[in-house]
Amino acid sequence: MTNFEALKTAVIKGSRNDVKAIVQEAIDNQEDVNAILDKGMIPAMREIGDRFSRNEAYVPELLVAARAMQAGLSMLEPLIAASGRKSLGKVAVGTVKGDLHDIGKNLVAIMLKGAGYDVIDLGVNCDVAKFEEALAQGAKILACSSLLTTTMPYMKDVVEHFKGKEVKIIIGGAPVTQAYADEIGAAGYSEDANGAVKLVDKILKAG
Ligand code: B1M
Repeated sequence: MTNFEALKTAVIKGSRNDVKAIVQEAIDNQEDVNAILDKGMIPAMREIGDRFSRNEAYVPELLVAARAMQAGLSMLEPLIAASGRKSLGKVAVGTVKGDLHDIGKNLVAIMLKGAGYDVIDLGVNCDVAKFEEALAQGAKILACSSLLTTTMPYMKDVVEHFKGKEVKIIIGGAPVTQAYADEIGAAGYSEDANGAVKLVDKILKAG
C-alpha cells in the first residue's frame, strides 16, 4: 500500500531521493499510476503553491519541489507510454511565451504519448514561430499551456495567428477556463491531462 501522504510530503520538501524511493516502491507494488499522480504528486504541487500565495514558501522552494516532482514523473513516463496504441496522429504541446512552468505541460505530453499519439514537445516560452515549426512537422493539434494570468493572453495571439490554417488550437493550465477558450475562439479546453487526451480524441475523430 503506497503511503501517498509521505509522497506528498517528499515532493513538497523537494526530497528527490525520497520521491524516487516511494515512487519505485509504488511501481514495484503495481500501484495505479493515476493514483500516484492524483493522490500524491499533484496535490503536493497545489499545496506548495498555496504556501507560496501565503508567503510561507518562496521561489527556491517551488523549484526544488518542481525538480522532485519531475524526478517522479520521469519514472512514471515509461509505464504510461507502455499502454500506448499505434500512432493516432501528431500533437504538439508547448508552454506559451513568457511562461516557464512545464510540469503540467509535461504531464499532458506523457498522457498523450500513453494514449498513442506522436507528441512534439516544444518546451516552454513558445512563441508563434515555435508553434509554426510543429505545424511544419505535421502536427494537427497544438496544445498550449499557461500557468500565469500574465501569459494567458498570448494564447489569443496563437489562436489569431493560426486562424484559417489546417490546425486546431487547444488550451489549458491552472488559470485557464472553458469561458476563456470560448472567448478567444480556441478549439477546446481541458482542465487536466486526462481531459486533454479525451479532447484530442474528440477533435481528431470529428475530423
Ligand atoms: Co510559479 N506560479 N511562478 N513557479 N508556480 C504559480 C503558477 C502560481 C499560481 C503560484 C501562486 O502564486 N500560488 C503563481 C501564478 C499567479 C498568477 O498568475 N495568478 C506563480 C508565479 C507568480 C510564479 C512567478 C512569477 C514567481 C516569481 O518569480 N516571483 C514565476 C514565473 C516564471 C515564469 O514562468 N516566467 C514562477 C516560477 C515558478 C518556478 C520556476 C519556481 C516553478 C516552475 C517549475 C517548472 O514548471 N519546471 C513554479 C511552480 C512549481 C509553481 C506552482 C507551485 C506549481 C505548478 C505546477 O507544476 N503544478 C504553481 C501553483 C499552482 O499551480 N497551484 C505556481 C502541478 C501541475 C501538474 O499542474 O501545471 O496546473 P498544472 O497542470 C495541470 C492542469 O493545469 C492541466 O493539466 C495538468 C495536469 O493535470 N494543464 C493542461 C496544464 N497545461 C495544459 C495544457 C492543456 C490541457 C491541460 O492543453 C490542452
